[in-house]
Amino acid sequence: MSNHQKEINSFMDLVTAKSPHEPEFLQAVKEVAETIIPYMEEHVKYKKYNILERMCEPERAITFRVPWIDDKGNYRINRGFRIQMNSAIGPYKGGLRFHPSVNLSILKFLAFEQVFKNGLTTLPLGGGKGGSDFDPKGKSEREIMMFCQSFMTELRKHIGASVDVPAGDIGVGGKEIGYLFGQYKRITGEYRGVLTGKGIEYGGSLVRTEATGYGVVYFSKEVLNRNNDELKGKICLVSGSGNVAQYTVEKLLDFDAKAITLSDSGGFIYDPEGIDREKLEFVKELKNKRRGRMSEYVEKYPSAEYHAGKTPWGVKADFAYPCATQNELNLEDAKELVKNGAKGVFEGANMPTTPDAVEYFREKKILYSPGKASNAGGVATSGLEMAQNSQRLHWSRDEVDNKLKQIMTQIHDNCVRHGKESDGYIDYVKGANIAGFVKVGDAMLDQGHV
Ligand code: NDP
Ligand code: 2IT
Repeated sequence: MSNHQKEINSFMDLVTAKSPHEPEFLQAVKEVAETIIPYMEEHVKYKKYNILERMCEPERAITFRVPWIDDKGNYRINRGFRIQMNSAIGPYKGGLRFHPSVNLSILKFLAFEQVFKNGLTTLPLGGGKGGSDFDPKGKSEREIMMFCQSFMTELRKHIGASVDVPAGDIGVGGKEIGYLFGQYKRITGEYRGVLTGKGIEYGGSLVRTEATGYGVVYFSKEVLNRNNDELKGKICLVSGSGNVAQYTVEKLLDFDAKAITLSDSGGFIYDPEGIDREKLEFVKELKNKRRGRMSEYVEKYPSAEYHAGKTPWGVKADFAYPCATQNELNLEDAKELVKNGAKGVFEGANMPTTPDAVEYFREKKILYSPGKASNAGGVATSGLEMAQNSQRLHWSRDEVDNKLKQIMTQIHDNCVRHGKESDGYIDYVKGANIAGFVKVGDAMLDQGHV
């Protein structure tokens, strides 16, 4: 066993001993440790001041009770969280997730990833994440509003425009952000940019809604440019059917690529003719307004197929864009993708690919970008929303979109700088980890042991 491997193992033993029941958090930390521990051998200041271990301990992890009453009059309780992971380069920043699977492990993994991602954006954003095990599925509008109000009644004690600025994630979109913002304003009496992803009429930024999906496609375009390839005419698999998936498909259409799949937790649809703009509008209406299921797609478009309980990775395509959730693409899927000739995998979701599948892509020299790099356009545009709120100004669509493009190019170039292997292959995992680590680590070194 190499010395690096021994060090990685003993580091992971230490982190595991402190958080033994947090598999997703340990998964995210291990992936970072595997690239950062070797890097620290040659950059000893980070090792000397124990930067990596310090980054694994949240500055603060808050859990709280969220009481609400459902439409039948039942007294209900959910658990609320906010993980304030790292504030070295800016106020804590990261989304809120409402999903029944939410627990400390999942939010710590997301907050940990967020620190590196936000470090890549070029903007002054620390890392955080929060949410609740509340399940929005099947809830009435009144129940969702009441839950959001109750959630914010406690959360507002811990956030602020220069303290911690939450946004959306799974189960939290524009509607929920509106309810959360309304309650914050009501309790504090202050009109502040304390959340991002707000409606355009009340301080939201143009392009924030689209930014994560658009950014993923901009990032993949940079990767392909570097490899003398392009999106035009390419067949793409997209998973998920929420915010990130929808705007990934939209931007793929802008670049004349063809998305042929979408999914939700029930299964996936395969539309060999491609998901065109009209079909995409149907999906937006279905998922955002009616809170419907993807199985309804095939009722409307019978030439498509619905595969219940399955993910799309067995379908032949050029590129894959996983945009649903963590660990949705495993080793078996990776082998299937490669066997079918896929050349690139660009993550829209956070940590959608299991570690053995990532390893397989690297072995096969597949173009692969981790979410913390390719999905950073969402939080970057949140950073632009914060800038506009501080200025009390509103930028045009083109201005925001151009800045988003520039940021994705900068993130890409930064990953290339730190991720280039001796044979020319770009290890984007290594590149993203080192670039994010150096940015945050240097700020931590300057600020002392706090
Ligand atoms: P949405 O809630 O808008 O959509 C989530 C989609 O993923 C839905 O189609 C949902 O299906 C599906 N999904 C969720 N959980 C599971 C599961 N356990 N198994 C299978 N499918 C699932 O969320 P977003 O589009 O905002 O988020 C998608 C991913 O992108 C997440 O990993 C998130 O962390 C990440 N992300 C989001 C950003 C943003 O700005 N919103 C920014 C960067 C990353 P169903 O409807 O059945 O639940
Ligand atoms: O995972 C993410 O980067 C997000 N959910 C967006 C966070 C944000 O603050 O915009």
